[in-house]
Amino acid sequence: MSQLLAGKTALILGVANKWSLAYAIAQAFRREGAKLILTYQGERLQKPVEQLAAELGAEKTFDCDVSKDQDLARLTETLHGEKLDIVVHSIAFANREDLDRPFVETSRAGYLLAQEISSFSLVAVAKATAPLMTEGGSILTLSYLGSQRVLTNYNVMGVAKAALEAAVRYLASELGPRKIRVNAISAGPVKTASARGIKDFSKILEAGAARAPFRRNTDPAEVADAAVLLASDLGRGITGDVLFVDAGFHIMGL
Ligand code: NAD
Ligand code: IMJ
Repeated sequence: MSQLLAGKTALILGVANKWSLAYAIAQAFRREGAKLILTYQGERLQKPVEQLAAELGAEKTFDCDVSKDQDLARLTETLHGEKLDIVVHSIAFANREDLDRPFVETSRAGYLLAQEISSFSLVAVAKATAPLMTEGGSILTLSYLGSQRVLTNYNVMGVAKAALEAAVRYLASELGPRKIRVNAISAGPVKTASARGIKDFSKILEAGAARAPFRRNTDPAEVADAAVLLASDLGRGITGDVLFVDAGFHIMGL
């Protein structure tokens, strides 16, 4: 079959290492013929991400910390004159303590930080990149079931993902007339840097594998292939949606 993303340029935010969901997505996009532009969070990640970018044959990498207005402005500047087709937002952060202690104890600062990095940043990135999507495009973000159900310890991140999914709908509504689609993929648990060290994470993986229709956990390559669908013209009828790629876990009751 011909390549699904031939002739398209994809900006991917959120590669930190080879376990990152954004890295699996970058690999799948490359396989499908997309031109890749990667951003990383701060100088600390410059060398490792440049290394991964070279392996992927990416065109460009640059620093973009979404908590910094000047970095967001640089998104538009750096990509000026480039026709952009796809943006992948694969970024989340909350203070460690807010994932460990009871949700009711969340501080104002911790709540706002989780919202800023994990939800508002999608709006900011959409604002900065939509003008470059001159022939329409597809914006994707990553969510988690904890936005819709209570999952132990997800806490302030669950509230941030609920806001993220609502932002997907408002952005889809406003950008639809410009032929820009906006969707989220709700991925099942995957052992990335953002999941390592989470209390009882291996128990969560075990419980998921025991109950999910597929009787196993989610493979990052499955998330990446769903991202290809939503980013490609095959996804042209889909916007404002949350697509679950979680081995079917979310449909189960008792
Ligand atoms: P990861 O740690 O590899 O990726 C998180 C990324 O966020 C990192 O690249 C990090 O540099 C970036 N980031 C954090 N703060 C930032 C900032 N201020 N500016 C720019 N970048 C910043 O982990 P991951 O699991 O690949 O997470 C990617 C996305 O997938 C997140 O939105 C996460 O919530 C979501 N997700 C993960 C899982 C899972 O089980 N791993 C499941 C569902 C959804
Ligand atoms: C995160 C916390 C609690 C339970 C969790 C997770 N489960 C899963 C995750 C069950 C799958 C991973 N996930 C979906 C995330 O969105 C993670 C976000 C995250 C992780 C960390 C760890 C390190 C840190 N801050 C973080 N902020 C956000 O300091």
